[in-house]
Amino acid sequence: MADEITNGFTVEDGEYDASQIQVLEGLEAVRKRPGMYIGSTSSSGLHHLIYEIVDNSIDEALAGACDEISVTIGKDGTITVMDNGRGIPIDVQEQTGKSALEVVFTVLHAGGKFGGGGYKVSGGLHGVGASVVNALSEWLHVRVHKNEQIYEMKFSRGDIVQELTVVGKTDKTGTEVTFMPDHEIFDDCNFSYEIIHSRMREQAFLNGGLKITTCDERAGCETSDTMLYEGGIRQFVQYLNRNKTPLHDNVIYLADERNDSTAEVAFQYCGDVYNEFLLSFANNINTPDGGMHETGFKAALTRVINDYGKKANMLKGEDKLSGEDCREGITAVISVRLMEAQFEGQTKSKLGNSEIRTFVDNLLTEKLTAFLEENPTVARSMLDKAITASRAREAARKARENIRRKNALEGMSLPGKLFDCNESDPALTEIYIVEGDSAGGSAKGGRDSRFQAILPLFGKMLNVEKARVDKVYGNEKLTPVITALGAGIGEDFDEAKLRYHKVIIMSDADVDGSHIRTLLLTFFFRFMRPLVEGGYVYAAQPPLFKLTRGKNVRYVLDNNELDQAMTEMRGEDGKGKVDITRNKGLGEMDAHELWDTTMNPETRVLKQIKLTDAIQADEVFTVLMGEKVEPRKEYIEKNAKYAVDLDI
Ligand code: TSJ
Repeated sequence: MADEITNGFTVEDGEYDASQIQVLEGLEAVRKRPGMYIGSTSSSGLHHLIYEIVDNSIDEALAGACDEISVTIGKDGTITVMDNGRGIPIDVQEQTGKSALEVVFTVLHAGGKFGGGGYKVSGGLHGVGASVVNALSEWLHVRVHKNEQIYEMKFSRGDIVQELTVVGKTDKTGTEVTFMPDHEIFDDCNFSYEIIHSRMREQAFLNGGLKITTCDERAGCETSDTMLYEGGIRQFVQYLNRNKTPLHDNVIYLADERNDSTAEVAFQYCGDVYNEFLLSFANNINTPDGGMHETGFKAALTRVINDYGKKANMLKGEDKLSGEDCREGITAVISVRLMEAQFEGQTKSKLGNSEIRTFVDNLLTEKLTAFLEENPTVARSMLDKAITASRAREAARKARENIRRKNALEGMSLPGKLFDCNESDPALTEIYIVEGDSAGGSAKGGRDSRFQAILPLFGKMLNVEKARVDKVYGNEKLTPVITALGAGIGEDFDEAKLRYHKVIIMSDADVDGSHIRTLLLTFFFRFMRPLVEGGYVYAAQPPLFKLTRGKNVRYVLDNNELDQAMTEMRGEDGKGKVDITRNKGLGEMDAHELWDTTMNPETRVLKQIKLTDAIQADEVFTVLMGEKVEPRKEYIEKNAKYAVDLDI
């Protein structure tokens, strides 16, 4: 008789025992629906494989049993992760008749279920375990140094190829895993050293004292980096502020532990910065949507600063600094560790454990209060900064009120320069923000006015990176953008009021065009973040070249396509004479050309602006738009080829 197994397998009685069925079911399921386990089969899923393996070594470090980890991209494109921990246990367990090592690699969710020292994680894609990596690898080899022996076991697509074997002697302990990702599963098996390196740097900061080495052995890309930060998240903040001007010399660091949890915060204010930069982690996992640890931090910071201001007579009676005032110019890293972390929200990137809020709140209330008492100079500069921020915000509020009143009087007037479209459903409409008069003219002539609006901009944009909020409200260059989009800015921003669901920046493919685009993106990033996060922002891609052969005209987007297009146009004899002209600017195209190449949804290429990595975006903006000149020069020299193709 055959037993029905949930996912459609039938198994003859007695042929398999229960654990074998579980293995089959488990790893088969992973190969069938890899996205369920690692998020996607694109680059992000591919790199997720590494983090799954490395997490095990970091758990070993957290247990105090390991202080070195290395991650190597091999010549053949494989990944090797190595640590100097105790080595995965190889003795046979009684219940299963298998080694712990075999269970780790063949049973789904085995990670964290045996041994101790690790922090259990629930929800999200984190900690799905080494068996998932095994199932999604063409092959995977593991070597354990333990008991003076080297043990080895080999797998292919999750199946055992070589049982646990002693292959040599050793005087060390540790674990080494090498895997080749499965080309049948992943769209592209090319690992990015940059992605691995920056992730491992983050982990090295979060686990102070742990030495992490990354290495690329692929031909032509040979490189390696060793990261060891005794200062932990303190050094993380220093690193994040390296291109900024700190308000006080030392990073403020506070830490505590309670029951089974630990909390650490490190922060430093910068005088030349007007936004806040908060990075938070739970069990070494980034929580970009914040959660209870961030809520506790923000609430306590505001309260402690206000209390100090009152005591020091820097704030009069009714004066109160808002949370935003107290965080202007701050760079902060919050890191908590807890048992049974709950990750919430659609992307599982928000910490839900409410006991952590009071824990972090208490930590700041006690220790920051004491710190401010003991360091009055630092305390005063912090208070001064927050008070200035508060005054600017008050000025901004008045400016905003003025705009509102004016709008009410004039009946919610749209900017005079806006050429609006007829359609009123935002989901169907787009707005082109265009630089300059002539380009605006062609765009107006070329557009499909049923659903495309045009907003021409004139003259130099305000660089919001160097300005406070009060300068932004009422700025004559920005106001038309704000009113045309209709959704407000800053705290007021309301996605639901957005008048167009595609906001397309159309600027020339030269340095000036790129500058305008960067200024607008900086503004959106700092003052309309949900607009960027919601994927509403695009960059139009006007063609760089125009090819003509007799009456035939063809536009080419960039250098990469040029040769191919030339060959095709010359025709079969290869003799046709083709003229190439380089497009000098949007203004040089007539309305028809602009429609055909850049605005017609059927033929145009739009680049959606994505917010990939908060650290990287903050870096790009502070470096490109901030005060310090040296890092900007360095950045542009180093990234010359990206400077015209900025993609945050
Ligand atoms: F899981 C894995 F295979 F992906 C993996 C695990 C990969 C790598 C690169 C390292 C590890 C790993 C596991 N490093 N260190 C450990 N440690 C243990 O598994 C271990 C060792 C001893 C004891 C003990 O109680 O004696 C407990 C544990 C969990």
